[in-house]
Amino acid sequence: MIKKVLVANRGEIAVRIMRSCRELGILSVGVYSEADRKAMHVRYADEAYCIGPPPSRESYLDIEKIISVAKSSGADAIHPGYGFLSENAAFSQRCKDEGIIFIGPSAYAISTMGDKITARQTMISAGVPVVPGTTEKVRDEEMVIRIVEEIGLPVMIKASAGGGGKGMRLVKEQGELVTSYRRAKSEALSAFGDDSVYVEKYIESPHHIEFQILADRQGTVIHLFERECSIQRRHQKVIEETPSPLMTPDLRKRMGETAVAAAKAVNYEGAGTIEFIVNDNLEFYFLEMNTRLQVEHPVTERVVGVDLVKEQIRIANGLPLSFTQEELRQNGHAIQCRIYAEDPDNNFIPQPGVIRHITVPLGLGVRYDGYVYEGYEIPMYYDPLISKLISWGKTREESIARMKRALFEYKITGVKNSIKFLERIMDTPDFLEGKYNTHFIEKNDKFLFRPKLCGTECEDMAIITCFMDYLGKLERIQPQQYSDELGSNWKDFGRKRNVLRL
Ligand code: MV4
Repeated sequence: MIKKVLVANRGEIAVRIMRSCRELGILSVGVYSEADRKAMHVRYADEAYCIGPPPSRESYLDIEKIISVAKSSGADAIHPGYGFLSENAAFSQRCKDEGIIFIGPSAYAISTMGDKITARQTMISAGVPVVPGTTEKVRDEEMVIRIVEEIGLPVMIKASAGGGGKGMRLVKEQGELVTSYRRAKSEALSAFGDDSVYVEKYIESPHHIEFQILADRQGTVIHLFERECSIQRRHQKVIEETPSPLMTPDLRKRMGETAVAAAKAVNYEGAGTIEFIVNDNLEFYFLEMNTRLQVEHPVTERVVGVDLVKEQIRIANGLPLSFTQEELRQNGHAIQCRIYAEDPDNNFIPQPGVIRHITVPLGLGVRYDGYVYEGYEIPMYYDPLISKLISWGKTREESIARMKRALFEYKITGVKNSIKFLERIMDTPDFLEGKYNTHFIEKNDKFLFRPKLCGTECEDMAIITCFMDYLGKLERIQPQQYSDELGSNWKDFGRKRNVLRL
């Protein structure tokens, strides 16, 4: 049985994984780069080792260093988290060869799903619907023209080694087809060292809905229902929720069964996610499989009542899943907001820097997965995710109300962040009605990027005005007259903000 886990990651997910280890009585080993000496995962771990300079290539992605720390610390397993080495087939294989348990799928499953052309072929053989398009690598320009004659425009040309939106190209007109094909190939070669591309019919205004699955070594595969992930910006998810407002019981049943079939097709082991694209007619197609624990896993944990990291460790120990499909139910509604250190009003440029003050929201129905503290400096080398805020409610309405309440309580100073942007999403009619697809952010830019000067902005102005008034009063009185009664009256101004509207 696993007694000590090396967590080959940083940030909130490293802390998240170590928390489950602690509950299981398993020791955790942290690894960190020189930029992360003061990071929370280093403090939380039972022991921690520096593995190199700040750039990921020389630290969190350095397989040799991580294997060597695992051996010298006596860790019997490695959890890769998400990103970094989590979907690296060579790393999974290397752990196996070294006699270290990789808490994740086999190299075979990772590489089959990592190569999108092979994944499509495997899914077709398993009877999983894929987007109409090529079943093999596009060999030449003649072939790309022939395929488009068959399936019609518009199409997407995608890199086989890509994924998650990297190496994609939309073609709307015949005239741009060959140039787009050539560019897609050369971009794929420089980005991934592999110029294989495939073609899919373009699905207009799709929903992105994914299914969480768990598979044990005994061959049992179950799904833990869906997550709606259509609210994205440049292929970066912003909000995830479960259940999906689009879902019907019948669609859920069919997609769940399909997700299980997809995982079975690669003899999957561990936690994974099947991504689907769903059109307005509720037709669904396999997009890709993520062979790792995902950023948005907490919404599933909250609604289904399962600790996914504990199940991953159970499975890695060779134990069967601790529940059956029939025992699983969706209970209530959960929403996750990702809070980034970035400036939403300035093209979301990352904002590394020192957290000067932080007030974390808590209370009934709120989960907070974070890792920063006052005085901590968010490094510029990694993903600028500060935290994830998860709300739960009996209904979607209650879950939204809790999220709004939690975002209201959440205060961060020192670095610009996306809290206000998330609050604006929570007030957008399309979101409140649950009527949105992957175009949500562009479609609602008026709500999200051009806030009227009222509400919170006006409150800020009221604070400044009253503070100036207060300073003026201080100047006019004797020091011995200072008293609490002289307190700021900004909230009275805030209540009258309709008067202040510009
Ligand atoms: C598509 C598509 C439309 N048609 N494929 C983006 C991420 C990657 N996993 C695949 N993506 C898409 N593939 C076809 N054939 C539209 C997208 C897409 C998208 C998908 C999910 C969530 C957000 C998205 C935003 C833009 C485009």
